[in-house]
Amino acid sequence: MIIFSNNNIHSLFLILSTNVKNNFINRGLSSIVNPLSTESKKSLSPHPQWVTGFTDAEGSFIISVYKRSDSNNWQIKPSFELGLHSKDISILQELKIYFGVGIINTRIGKNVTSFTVTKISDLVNVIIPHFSNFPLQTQKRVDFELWAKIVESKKNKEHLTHEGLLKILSLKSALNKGLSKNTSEIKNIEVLERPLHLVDSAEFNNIDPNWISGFVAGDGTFDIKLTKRKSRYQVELRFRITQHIRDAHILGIIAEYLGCGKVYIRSTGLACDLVVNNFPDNINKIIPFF
Ligand SMILES: [Ca+2]
Repeated sequence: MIIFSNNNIHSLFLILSTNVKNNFINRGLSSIVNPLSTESKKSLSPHPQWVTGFTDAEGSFIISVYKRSDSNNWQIKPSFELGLHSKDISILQELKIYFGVGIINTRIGKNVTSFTVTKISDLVNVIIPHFSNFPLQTQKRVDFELWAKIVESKKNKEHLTHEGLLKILSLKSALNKGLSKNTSEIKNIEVLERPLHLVDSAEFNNIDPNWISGFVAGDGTFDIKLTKRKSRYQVELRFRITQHIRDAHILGIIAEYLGCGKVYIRSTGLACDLVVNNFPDNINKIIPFF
């Protein structure tokens, strides 16, 4: 444990509080040409792997199923969504520019701002190609794959036949939280077990630092534990990423890549944390990386 004077504490806070932002600007943004854009962009754009890493942390692949009040037909509404605290709206604006589609909405009364893509042609021509070219690394990849099949079915208007609707609902049963209550009146839906994304170790060995950077921008936390000792403070720096237990493996890969930290399984067995609380590791490895 290292003891710091009051002035040094202030500079450390400054470094850490601007960390996620720096992360986006220094490493996440590069002058590469956006592969999804038809015109080459000279402006700074997030690295595609950063976009995938950030989505692994914060993105959702959603399928809403509902019956329209004016007809008996079931509607399928797929969407891709990233919701953040409103103070991080600039990240969503960059992502909107990156993809060149979607809308940004702030929910009145809530500090949540979302970037949402719902247009089928945008999902088919922009969102699906991005995540096919720069695949998700967490178990969210399973959600993306099921979701993409449903988007294709909707594009082909399969949901208009009873058979097609059953196929879509069957895929949805394995997605995120599964089937919603409002479809319980539809009989004979084949409920699928959620498949596991099998980790390809070769792929993990080549993990892109831009992916890690994007993932940490979404799900990483940097905090400082201060204990007052007379006129001085004792400081503990901590870098942490928390995930569902099914993604413990990726945390191990990140620890290996960064060359520090340990993965702990929580006592509930449902979640796990990658923690770096060793001071030299934070100073020599974590802060320089981000
Ligand atoms: Ca997350």
